[in-house]
Amino acid sequence: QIQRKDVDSLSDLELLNLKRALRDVTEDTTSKGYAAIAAYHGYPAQCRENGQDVACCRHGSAVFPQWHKLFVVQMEQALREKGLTIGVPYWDWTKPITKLPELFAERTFTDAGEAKLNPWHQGKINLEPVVKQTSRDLDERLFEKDLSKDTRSKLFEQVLNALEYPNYCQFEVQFEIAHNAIHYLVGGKQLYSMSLLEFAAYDPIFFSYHSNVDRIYAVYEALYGPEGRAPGYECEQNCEVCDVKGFQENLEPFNRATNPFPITREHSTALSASNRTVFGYEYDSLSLGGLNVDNIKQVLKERRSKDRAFASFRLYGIKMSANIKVMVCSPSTVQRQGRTCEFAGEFFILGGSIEMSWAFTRPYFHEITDTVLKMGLRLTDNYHVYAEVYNIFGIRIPDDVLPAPSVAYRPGDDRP
Ligand code: CUO
Repeated sequence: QIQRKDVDSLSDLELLNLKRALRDVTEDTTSKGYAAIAAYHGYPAQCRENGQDVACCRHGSAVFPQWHKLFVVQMEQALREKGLTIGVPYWDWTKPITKLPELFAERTFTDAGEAKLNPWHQGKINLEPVVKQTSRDLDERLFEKDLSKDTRSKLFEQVLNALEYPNYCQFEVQFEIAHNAIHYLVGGKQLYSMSLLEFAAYDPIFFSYHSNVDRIYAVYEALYGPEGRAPGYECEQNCEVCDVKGFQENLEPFNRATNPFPITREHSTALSASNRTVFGYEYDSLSLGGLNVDNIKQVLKERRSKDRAFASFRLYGIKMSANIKVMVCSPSTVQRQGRTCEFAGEFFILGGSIEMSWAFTRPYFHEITDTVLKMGLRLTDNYHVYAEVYNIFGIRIPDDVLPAPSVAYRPGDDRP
């Protein structure tokens, strides 16, 4: 087993090893090279749907965690063949972030006394008619802390908002939405960036970021064991089926003969890829936002014990990335006295023009409790919610691109 370590904890030797290995992968023009691997996720489209060419990556789907697990393993295999001795390090964005880790932020590095371009800083897209370098446009919200919750960042709150569901199908929806935030906030207004599904994987930060996404999924498994297992496992009670069939089908293009790495080719169903032990990596730690699995369990229990309110969304693909701002509005009787609507947080969708069509089978729950209480309302009052939708340039688009959200009140759960 190789170790996937925290990108902030690497030694100088490990950093050099990572930079050299990635440089060699980017220079490799075969199916084991960067360009061929990045293309699995987005541009150029390699899958078919209803007679159209679409990107193969799976979003808005119960197999999202497994498709992306295979994808990080794919890059890890390529890096290992070029001499990497550790796994793809994870960027733990559940800790409060003040800047990008050094591995991604530095433009150059010194190799045997010579200054070289740092391959983790910027990627290339070299596929006519798109010949571009990737770029980033870091959004301030990446660095934001929710001061009302001690040192927990909003990003970590979103992750907790996923981990609280033992039910895999619900967890997956919340988890995927929590993950979308980093795409939007790292890529910002740039097109050839993490912001869009087509080009996200051409920025090498993608793989460290998704290494951490996979680690969060490992925390979910550590929290719930068999109770929270993905569909397709044998399951005795409280099991809901969200996509048993999808778990048995091949995740393209990993199953294809053109995939040069047997390990991902042979485990290319989501069911088979759910077993992380077959891929030869392990995480050095399962702590998130500074909390270990037992601490997280305790925090989740406290969250569940409180009465809460949520805005409930039915989400589907809109062929673009978007920022959704949730607004809570006082009941009309109160509005007459001069009270109106308040911002109650936001979430993100990752998409692009060549995405496969998708629709979540369950609602996405966005918590609005604090805002409702701050407005002087009771959670059971007759307030309502609506959503404002913005594209990656921060321009508002018609709200009806998505179905209107509704209010879901959830009483506290005092079970042990
Ligand atoms: Cu496909 Cu983060 O989900 O990229």
